[in-house]
Amino acid sequence: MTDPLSPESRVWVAGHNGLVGSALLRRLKAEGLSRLLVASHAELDLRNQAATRAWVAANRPDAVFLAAATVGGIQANVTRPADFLYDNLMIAANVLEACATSGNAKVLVLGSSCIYPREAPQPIPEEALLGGPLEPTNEAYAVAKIAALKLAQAYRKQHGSRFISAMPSNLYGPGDNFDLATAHVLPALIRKFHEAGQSGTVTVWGSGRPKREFLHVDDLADALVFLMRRYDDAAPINVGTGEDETIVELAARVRDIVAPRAHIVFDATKPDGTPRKLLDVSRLRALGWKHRIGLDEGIRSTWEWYKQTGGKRQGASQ
Ligand code: GFB
Repeated sequence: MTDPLSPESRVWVAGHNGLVGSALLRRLKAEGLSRLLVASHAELDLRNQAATRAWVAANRPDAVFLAAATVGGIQANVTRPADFLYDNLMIAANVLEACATSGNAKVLVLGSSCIYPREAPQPIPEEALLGGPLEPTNEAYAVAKIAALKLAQAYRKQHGSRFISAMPSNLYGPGDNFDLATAHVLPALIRKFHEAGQSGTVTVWGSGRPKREFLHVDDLADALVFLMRRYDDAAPINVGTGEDETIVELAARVRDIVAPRAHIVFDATKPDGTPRKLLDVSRLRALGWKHRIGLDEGIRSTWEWYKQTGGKRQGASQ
């Protein structure tokens, strides 16, 4: 098999301004790849089929990382289910159809650990997909991501397309979204403790009992490059650390790093979401990949990025 990430490869990072896409760009540039293709949201709306087809036909990528998505934390998912379902369905359908009908790109589709049933066995093996009802707070997003991975499998089966899909656990890192209304828990807590300072109080949503697994986005980018080169199978593959902790433990961890004397209170009117979604990462481990960045180290560097940028990244969030 030829290397889809050779120095001559034209590599499209769809969603290059987002958390995952910007980490991928950093990683691919460090790899020495120079023929990187990007299009901002203003230049190309991936929800537009004709525009997406035309862009792919004109740019002819050899490898595609499909990291473009409408994403957000639990509150954004609850309040904007139509956006999360429609945008993500359209993005996946348009990019995969365009790549299947124009050229022979290898495409890596990004999903999420929330595609698995709410009551899935823990840790969650890839085979748990579609074994039961989804978690209601992120059902719309999950349905779109399940459709995307099924579409990748369908193109593979019907047309021999080299489409693969990876399911990461909760991500965080430099380039994260720190807007408290739409952020995921980790950047939200970093910001809240940063603003609370030494004597302030931080409000943590929900009961604090749910458990989450956190993967640094630079580790994810490393795993995605690994999979683009080494993985060519219809089955989705989980990407995580294999370790999780409660939101209570996470809040204490962020407090100890950012504002050790701050107080924590819980707001039980906010949703907990799924009780647990620890990924079974044995398939990826067996291929030879393991994460490198510890959670404390990752929180420190993400906090640094927040202090330097005020949480504002260049470009659009899609
Ligand atoms: O990260 P998060 O928003 O999303 O919330 P999910 C994780 C847990 O942290 C929930 C709690 O139990 C929240 O109630 N939490 C505590 C907070 N304090 C806060 C806070 O200040 N902000 C936020 N956001 N949460 C998302 C899905 O679920 O995970 C997406 O909705 C996606 O679709 C993503 O799959 C990875 O982990 O619950």
